[in-house]
Amino acid sequence: MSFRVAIIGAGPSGLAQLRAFEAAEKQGVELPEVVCFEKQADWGGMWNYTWRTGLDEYGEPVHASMYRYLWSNGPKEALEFADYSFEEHFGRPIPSYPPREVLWDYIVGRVKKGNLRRFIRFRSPVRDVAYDDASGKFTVTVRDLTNDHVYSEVFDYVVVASGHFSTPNVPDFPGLTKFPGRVLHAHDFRDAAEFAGKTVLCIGSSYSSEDIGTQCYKYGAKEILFSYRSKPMGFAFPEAFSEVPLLLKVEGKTAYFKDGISKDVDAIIICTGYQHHFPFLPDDLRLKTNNRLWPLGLYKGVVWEKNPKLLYLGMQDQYYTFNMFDAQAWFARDVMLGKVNLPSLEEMQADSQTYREKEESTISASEDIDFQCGYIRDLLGLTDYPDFKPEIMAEQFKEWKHHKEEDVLTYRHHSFRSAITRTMAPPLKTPWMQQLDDSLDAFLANN
Ligand code: FAD
Ligand code: NA7
Repeated sequence: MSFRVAIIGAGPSGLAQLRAFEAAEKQGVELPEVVCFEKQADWGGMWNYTWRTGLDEYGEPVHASMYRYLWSNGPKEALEFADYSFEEHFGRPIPSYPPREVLWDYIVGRVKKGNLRRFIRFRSPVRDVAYDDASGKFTVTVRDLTNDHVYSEVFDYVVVASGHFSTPNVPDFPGLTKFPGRVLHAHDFRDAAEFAGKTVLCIGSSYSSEDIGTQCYKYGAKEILFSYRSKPMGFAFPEAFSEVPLLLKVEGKTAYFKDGISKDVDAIIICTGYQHHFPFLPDDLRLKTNNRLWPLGLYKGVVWEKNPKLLYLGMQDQYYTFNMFDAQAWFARDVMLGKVNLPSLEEMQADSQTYREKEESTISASEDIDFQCGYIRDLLGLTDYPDFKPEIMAEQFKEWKHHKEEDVLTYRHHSFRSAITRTMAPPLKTPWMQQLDDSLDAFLANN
């Protein structure tokens, strides 16, 4: 087949794209020439941990936002690949909430099996993507970090799988410049043990805030304050935790909040989310959105409506992750292979608008989960990715939410049944708060 595909990123989304092509090849489909450009030295995207923050050894922004001791913040059964179960990978059932390294091992196990590494050029950040109307092709410019060389190649399709939880959104607050303790964004957070004995203020009321706050507590922080802008998380936190309104200013060590409360704090961790940031894309190809379940401009959440040779994976806010990326990648593959007849621009935009209106009409987390489930169900009807029963996972997400509301320090003790193998996960052997070694070896030995 005489066309070329560039995939930007070898995280779960980019690897899903490689796996989708591999599945087609096994069915006898002749593949295009596929090149996956990855700026890190290894695959797995966000799940590939590094101690580095800021810039890496080549002066490139560090992609990783994950930190030591990070455990899955949702049940693994809800992210399981339809075509590669946890049981197949580990050879036995494991608990529902594994630490990061275990999930990294699972993600890369699938692509190792298919020998997909040969498609990837590591240490190769994409610098620029330009589309030429006359030829109908993209020129992709890449920096080869190892050889300190910049080069360009021409492609027929580009798949953007570069993630969107890497470029921090960092608001300012009066007084931070003179605050005597550590101030950092969640993106630069690495080791909770650093905050032992301290009173830590986490700004934000979503996943990062809750998880970083509880990690700090687990590794010895004295007290955790969560400062919310819109609404508190409302979970049943232990006594050492409190939720306070938005930070107004800091004077010395004293933090002042919107309702007149003030409190002395030792460290401030700004957990205010991330920006969709694509410095390699020009305006007319660039997705501009905040973190939400239905960004506009992408037909079926994947195809850049204004130029369907450009595809995006994993750009939505996420309940579902790995298996949703797979369903998207299978759809993207079929678009590229010409198996999908895309409707007109107006029809694609109308379809997206219908999704957007549905997204805007949801009023609870439960409805948001059902919304994303419905989207995946739609995608599954358009591809031959195995039906992984997203409806079962939707119910698991709702239970997970409920468990967190009950107790944010013990929700990881619950077990779920795999929708893929129907096996029930064993419980964690010791409480999560007591499992301080988050390595793969320790997890498998202790559980
Ligand atoms: P990423 O994993 O971010 O991968 C993108 C890849 O693109 C990276 O390898 C990056 O190096 C590469 N890249 C970026 N720019 C370029 C470029 N210009 N050129 C070449 N390569 C480039 N999800 C869960 O399911 N469960 C969890 O418990 C969970 N916890 C999370 C905790 C944190 C702190 C964060 C930040 C995210 C968490 N997530 C979790 C969500 C997580 O982002 C997804 O699971 C998943 O990693 C997204 O995959 P992706 O491939 O779309 O993006
Ligand atoms: P999210 O889920 O996008 O949440 C961002 C949070 O930050 C949210 O509570 C926002 O409040 C808050 N925010 C954003 N801007 C501000 C300002 N200016 N001031 C105060 N608060 C603000 O990002 P997360 O990092 O928590 O999670 C992203 C991923 O990382 C996720 O997949 C996790 O698994 C890990 P709002 O509610 O909008 O008022």
